[in-house]
Amino acid sequence: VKTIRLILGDQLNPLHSWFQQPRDEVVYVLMEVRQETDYVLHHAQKIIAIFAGMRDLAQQLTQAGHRVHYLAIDDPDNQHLFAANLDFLIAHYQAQQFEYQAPDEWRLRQQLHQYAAGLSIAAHCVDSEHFYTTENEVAQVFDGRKKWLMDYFYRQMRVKHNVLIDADAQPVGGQWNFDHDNRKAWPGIPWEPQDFRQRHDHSKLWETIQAAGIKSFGEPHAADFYWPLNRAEALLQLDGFIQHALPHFGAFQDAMSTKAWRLFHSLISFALNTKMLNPREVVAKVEAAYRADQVPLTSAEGYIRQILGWREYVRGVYWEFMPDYVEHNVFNHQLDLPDWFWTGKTKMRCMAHAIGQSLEHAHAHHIHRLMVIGNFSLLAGLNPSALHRWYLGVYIDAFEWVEVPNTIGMSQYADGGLLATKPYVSSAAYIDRMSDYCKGCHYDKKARIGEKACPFNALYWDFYERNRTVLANNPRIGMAYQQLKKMTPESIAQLQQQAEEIRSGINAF
Ligand code: FAD
Ligand code: DLZ
Ligand code: SF4
Repeated sequence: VKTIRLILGDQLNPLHSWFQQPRDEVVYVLMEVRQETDYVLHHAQKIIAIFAGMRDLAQQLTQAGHRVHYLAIDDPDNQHLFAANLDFLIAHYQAQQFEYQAPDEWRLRQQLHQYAAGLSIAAHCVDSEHFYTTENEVAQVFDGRKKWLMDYFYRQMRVKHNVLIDADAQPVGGQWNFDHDNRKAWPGIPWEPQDFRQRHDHSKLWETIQAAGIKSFGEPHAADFYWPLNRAEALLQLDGFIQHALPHFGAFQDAMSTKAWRLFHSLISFALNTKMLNPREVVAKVEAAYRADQVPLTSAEGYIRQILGWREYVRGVYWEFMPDYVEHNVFNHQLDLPDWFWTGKTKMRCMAHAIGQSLEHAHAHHIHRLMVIGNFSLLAGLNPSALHRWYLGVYIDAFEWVEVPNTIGMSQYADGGLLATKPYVSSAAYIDRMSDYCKGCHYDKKARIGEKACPFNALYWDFYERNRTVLANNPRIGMAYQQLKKMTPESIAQLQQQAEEIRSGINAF
């Protein structure tokens, strides 16, 4: 039966069972469409990387003998909507069947389900063959539980998939989690390893994207582009990471520095989320490196937890609670994003670095996203939905299923604490402990009041004071409220006034 099979921009897995052997009656279609480039303002690198990856997969499939119809952004046949393009292709090939891999995003899932249901030909949705878990597996694990603690889920996954488990069915090393051995600040030694990503010149593609009128932000780095094109490149990058950076990943996973933007992180989220790499192979390689004594257990376990634990867990949260999840705003935060989210030009050195590298590289590591940008946003009371759109646009790895739970839930606590046991907020002290940002900052990390006071400090106390009703009964936050109790009403009022001044003049900070 003549069949059209749709491949989306984050379904770039050449090992999918669809491609086992070329079949004359199957036409694979990939489309560069304005409906996808424009639903949020994207970083230039994200658009280039996805188009380049799609083009590369199309080429690989063609070379392997498959039939491919590629609708490029400047193709005159391209109507820039999946539905209109599919109507055209189904008619063009006189297809009797339409198939697609389950989209990972709620919006697209709805759209393609509706489209398929309205067709007069047969339509099927198949698995993308990527994740460890099914979509509702996480919800099943937490069935009947009020709190969705990641660690509980993670242990079950370790056992179920036999990852870092001893012959006696216990976790290797006698512990499930070695986090307390990690979280060190980086003193500059060991050196940050070299970047193993291959370089490409995507200038032509970037010209085409610009000529099409697609709006974007951030540095394109089109002539010296470093995100992987395909699985082969992603594997080289992964192997380089395991050999050179993973041994130090655990110890320094929360560290930040003006001298090294990437430190010992793997930068594989783009390759993973576009499915060039499979999470099982990443986990298996990391476990093998540990078993071969090439990396310490603290690093291997810490890294595997991110992928087998957090990544699968947030996806389960997404599918259980969408579409409402994205609307949560438990603190009723309404402030617009400051202008400097789009330029990095703020006097706060930590924010300037975290946002600056996001604009420069379309990437920032977890602690920049959580404890610098997210922390400030929550303390200042930025609107979570606007912030969600910024995170979804700026990061190379941002797809809603992983970005939304991390932003709305983990970082902004906007869901009222389903995902995080307490808000991830801190004053300057934490940022100073984990980085070299505060030395040399325009602001004084110790001061709470006055023109030179670090904005995080007043905002921190004001946050707890103004959100008493939501937070005061949380046993994990006792300390902050005990300290507030010791302050005089005058000093609290002063902090509140300082916080109000920061909020009302936020563009100048
Ligand atoms: P490494 O530090 O090397 O970690 C390895 C892998 O673990 C990552 O590639 C990723 O696949 C996985 N991982 C680590 N932490 C998480 C997590 N919290 N949730 C899911 N997977 C995780 N990650 C995304 O992939 N896409 C996003 O859109 C995204 N948005 C985020 C937004 C906020 C506010 C926060 C706090 C975190 C977000 N993360 C997101 C998680 C994390 O910051 C990135 O996965 C990580 O920085 C990617 O860089 P890396 O590959 O070098 O990661
Ligand atoms: C993010 C993105 C962009 C910018 N462009 C395209 C595109 O032109 N064609 C496409 O198929 N996919 C694109 N994507 C990815 C999708 O928007 C979407 O985020 C994922 O498919 C959801 O899982
Ligand atoms: Fe950031 Fe405050 Fe430190 Fe400056 S002093 S780098 S604003 S935490």
